[in-house]
Amino acid sequence: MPTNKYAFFRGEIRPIAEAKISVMTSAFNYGTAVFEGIRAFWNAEEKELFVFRMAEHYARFLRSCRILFIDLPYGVEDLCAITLELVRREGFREDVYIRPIAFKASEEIGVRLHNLDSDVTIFALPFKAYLPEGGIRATVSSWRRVEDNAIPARAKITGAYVNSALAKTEAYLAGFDEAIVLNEDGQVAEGSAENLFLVRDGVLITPPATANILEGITRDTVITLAKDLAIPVVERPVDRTELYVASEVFLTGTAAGLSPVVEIEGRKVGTGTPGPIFTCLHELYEGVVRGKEPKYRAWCTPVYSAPAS
Ligand code: PY5
Repeated sequence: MPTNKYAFFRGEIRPIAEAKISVMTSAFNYGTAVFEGIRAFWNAEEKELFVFRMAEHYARFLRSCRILFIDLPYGVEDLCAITLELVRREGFREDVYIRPIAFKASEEIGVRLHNLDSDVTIFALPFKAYLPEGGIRATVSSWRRVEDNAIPARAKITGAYVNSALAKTEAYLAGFDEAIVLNEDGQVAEGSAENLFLVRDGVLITPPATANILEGITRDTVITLAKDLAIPVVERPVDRTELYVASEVFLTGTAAGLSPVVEIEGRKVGTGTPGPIFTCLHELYEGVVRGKEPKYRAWCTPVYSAPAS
């Protein structure tokens, strides 16, 4: 059972039991909501919880809102302040996952985006690993990624996650840990809830923003870290069979972190163990998110103490 006590709901931080919506809510009927996944990481030495790239997450949240005509009376700074207050009230001293959702709140029949009330809720709960650690086995899904002209993948739309859920459960039922989803062009888009990177000839490659992917913040973090480490990075379309010949493949996401893929459809990736570029980026990432790397400290917002000026 989750141990979180509060949610931001209808403009206030309230007991979680009061944060309830009606079955008639438009977003519940039609999937007309957008969400974020944000993490906060506990640093035991500093006894501090750091929210990772919170402003970037809320900027994407508001971009998703824009696509669905969801008007909120809050900007990025307001949402960050509400989130810090919520997490502070919970008093967490462990890794945390924060889930904001903006939704079409009107209770009426009628599928549309216009002339409906919007609302926003935020809750946070303790969080551990999303994918098995040490290396995952993946399969290429028979489901295709949602198209930009059907349901835009760059907006984190709740209804679009039916696509992710179909792919994930198909993979699970076939005995795999995760699905790799191709787009309608037959090229690699991403995992069910993660972006994808591969390594060929020492070059880090990831599908471009136009491949029907979510423009992931962990993806951006990995690209930044790789460039700073002088690892060449290329954003370009990726063929399915490149997955079979890559020396390394890994997935990135807020929930998943950096997760190595060691087997794809019965073929070992490289040697079948996490590769050197993954390992190097992963070690750095784990320090960065906990505020242990001064160079990237600006990405980490402390929850309990005021940020150093
Ligand atoms: N692609 C999809 C389809 C995603 O859902 C996610 C994040 C990503 C990529 C990675 O994006 P980011 O690095 O910005 O997190 N998925 C959510 C997450 O919190 C939902 C997981 C249940 O990781």
